[in-house]
Amino acid sequence: MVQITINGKQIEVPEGTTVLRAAELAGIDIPTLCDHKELTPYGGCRLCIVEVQGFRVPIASCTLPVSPNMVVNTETPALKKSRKFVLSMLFSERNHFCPFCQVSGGDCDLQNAAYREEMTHWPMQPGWNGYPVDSSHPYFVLDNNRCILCRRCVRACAEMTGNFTLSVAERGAASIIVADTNVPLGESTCVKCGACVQVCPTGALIDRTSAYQGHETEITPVKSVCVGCSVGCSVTLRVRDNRIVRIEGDWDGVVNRGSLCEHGRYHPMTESRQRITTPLMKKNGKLEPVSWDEALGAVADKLKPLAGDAHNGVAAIASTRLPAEVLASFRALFAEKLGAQMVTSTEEGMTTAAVAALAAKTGAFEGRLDVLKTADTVLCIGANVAKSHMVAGFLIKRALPKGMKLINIDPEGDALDELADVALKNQPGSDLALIEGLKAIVIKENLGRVPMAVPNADKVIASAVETTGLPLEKLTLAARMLAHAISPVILYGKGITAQRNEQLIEALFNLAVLVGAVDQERVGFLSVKGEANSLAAAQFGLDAQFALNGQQAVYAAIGDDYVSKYLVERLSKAPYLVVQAAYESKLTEQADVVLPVTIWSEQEGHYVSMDGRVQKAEKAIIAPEGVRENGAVLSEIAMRMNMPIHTDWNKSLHERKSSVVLS
Ligand SMILES: Nc1nc2c(c(=O)[nH]1)N[C@H]1C(S)=C(S)[C@@H](COP(=O)(O)OP(=O)(O)OC[C@H]3O[C@@H](n4cnc5c(=O)[nH]c(N)nc54)[C@H](O)[C@@H]3O)O[C@H]1N2
Ligand SMILES: Nc1nc2c(c(=O)[nH]1)N[C@H]1C(S)=C(S)[C@@H](COP(=O)(O)OP(=O)(O)OC[C@H]3O[C@@H](n4cnc5c(=O)[nH]c(N)nc54)[C@H](O)[C@@H]3O)O[C@H]1N2
Ligand SMILES: [Mo]
Repeated sequence: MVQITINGKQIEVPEGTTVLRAAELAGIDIPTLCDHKELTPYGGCRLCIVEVQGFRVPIASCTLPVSPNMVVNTETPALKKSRKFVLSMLFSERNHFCPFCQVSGGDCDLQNAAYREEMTHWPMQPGWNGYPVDSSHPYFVLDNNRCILCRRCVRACAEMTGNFTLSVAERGAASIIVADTNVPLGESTCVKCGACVQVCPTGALIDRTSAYQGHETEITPVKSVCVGCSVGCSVTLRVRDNRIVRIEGDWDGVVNRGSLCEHGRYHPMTESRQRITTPLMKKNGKLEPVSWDEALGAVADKLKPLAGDAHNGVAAIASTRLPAEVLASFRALFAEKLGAQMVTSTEEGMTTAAVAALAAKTGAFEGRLDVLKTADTVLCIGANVAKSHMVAGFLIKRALPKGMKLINIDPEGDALDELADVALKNQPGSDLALIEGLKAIVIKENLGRVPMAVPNADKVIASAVETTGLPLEKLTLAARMLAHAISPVILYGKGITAQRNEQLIEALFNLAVLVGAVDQERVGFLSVKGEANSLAAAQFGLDAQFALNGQQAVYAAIGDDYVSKYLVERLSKAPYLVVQAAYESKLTEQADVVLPVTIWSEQEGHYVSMDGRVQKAEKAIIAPEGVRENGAVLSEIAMRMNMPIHTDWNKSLHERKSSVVLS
């Protein structure tokens, strides 16, 4: 710890802390425009200058580390004058005519800084240059006229997203923010995560959907969880007039620290599916609106006589995007009360069943996603993290320029291949041979971290070469890279888990132990799951493969999920189909009864992330009239059958051993 004095206040901060952060910790406000706590200090705007005893001139506090007994002043008359000058320069350079800007009036860091310094006008003649405006992007607009060249967007694109799309072109006053080699943003390599917009301190990058929809003080923030995939990013939903105006990454989110991807930030804002707001029943071959009473009565009458008929009674399938509370009720109603055998989820345990089967024997063996932040080598196998689970992908992509090594194993090859140090396109399904081969090479070359033996290593290696179709040199390169790592991580996905082979996962885990990815201190071994509650569904035992085999009725609790063609096709054979869903789909079209329900933002509930974090999503908006909550609908049906359900979702969650510690 280092002792310093700021404005007469003695404080103690860890070594390496910048003066700016130290002041912040002590509750002392130093204005800044380019600094951001999730980004590398840049020292560009000069607004955060301070006076340090013994220094001849004022110095930027964002890039100055504390040193013992440093004496700092932040509010001297000379500093105030300098800051006003810096701001005057910034205001005069481009178009910062606030009345026309959507962030004016509270959301603009530049304007707020000016008010803080009590600026009433700008003493310099503003420039009237026309800088480029780029409106080619589907989600946001870049107006270089409002840019102060703080480079927060450039750093966010690189350091948060790992995409390196944005940079600065030209020099000095002519500098502008560009995408790639100055191509329109909409045609660039941008992955549309929106991090740049979230960090922009002015109106240079503005969001199409939320521009001019109110200032942050006028829109209520609701801290919640993204239900786009199993990463479980923390989000802030900004709500006004019972409508989500904008979705932002929560800076306090343990994994995402402000990051989100296109699916989390923008897709929910461009929802185009048709909402269902009244129960429907098939009458004379046509779906017709009916009352809740009639619809629920019909469902209860149909299901009740099927109770106790495990095989020919009812089959039930629930979306893994539903809250844990709903999944627990679903299991209680169909598996426990109605005694049905075929009670599962829309993902059918493709991402979780094999993992859960191994966990049942060994207990938790997977770690947290955070481990990627300190990894020096990542082996990614059967997981397309550049497309699915994008924020997990960002954690990898952002570390590659800092020297992280990446080994990507995917038979078809994915977007990570071109970034990987070693890309292995093995024959599909040859993963076990590949993993055994890698292990054998590590053991044979004496590179293992723990004693492990392999009888007949040469034979195993030869078999790996043959089965995978990969040359020995490439396998050796990958094995050595992994074995030489100091903090390796193995990340696997559906390419592995959907093979439903727990031995394959066990072999991969053994490789992790062998190369030191897993030891007493660190668990650098984990799988991406699928949807927001895949892991919860697995914990509730909803992970069997779905098949219809003589059941007289099917209940599909879809919630707000998308429906795969495959499911629609299989359910077309159901003699009687109840669909509990928020949106119209091919599945609701073929239903006998449709029960309209809430979507993610209209209900509260818990989600279990791929790495075991049990998180609560808050209800942000009130559902349209006629729509009921997913859990309430299940309870009501149970009541009407005189089979009331009482569940303790949190207790049920822990009844089965989990692959990762749940907390
Ligand atoms: N943006 C976005 N994100 C999503 C989803 C989405 O629809 N959109 N869906 C979510 C859901 S439901 C899921 S399940 C997850 C899926 O996320 P992932 O687990 O990443 O699964 P996939 O995207 O199917 O990628 C699996 C990869 O495995 C490869 N593969 C196929 N067969 C084999 C094999 O035999 N061996 C090996 N080693 N690899 C193989 C495929 O080529 C593919 O690149 O993503 C979730 N995230
Ligand atoms: N045999 C077998 N069965 C499986 C699986 C498997 O790997 N093999 N995987 C299981 C898993 S993990 C899952 S998730 C399920 C579903 O399996 P998936 O293969 O993920 O389902 P899709 O066919 O992609 O169904 C989703 C539908 O919704 C649409 N859709 C999805 N996301 C969006 C979106 O953001 N916007 C719009 N407009 N449309 C969208 C897609 O166009 C598609 O028609 O199947 C499960 N069943
Ligand atoms: Mo999935």
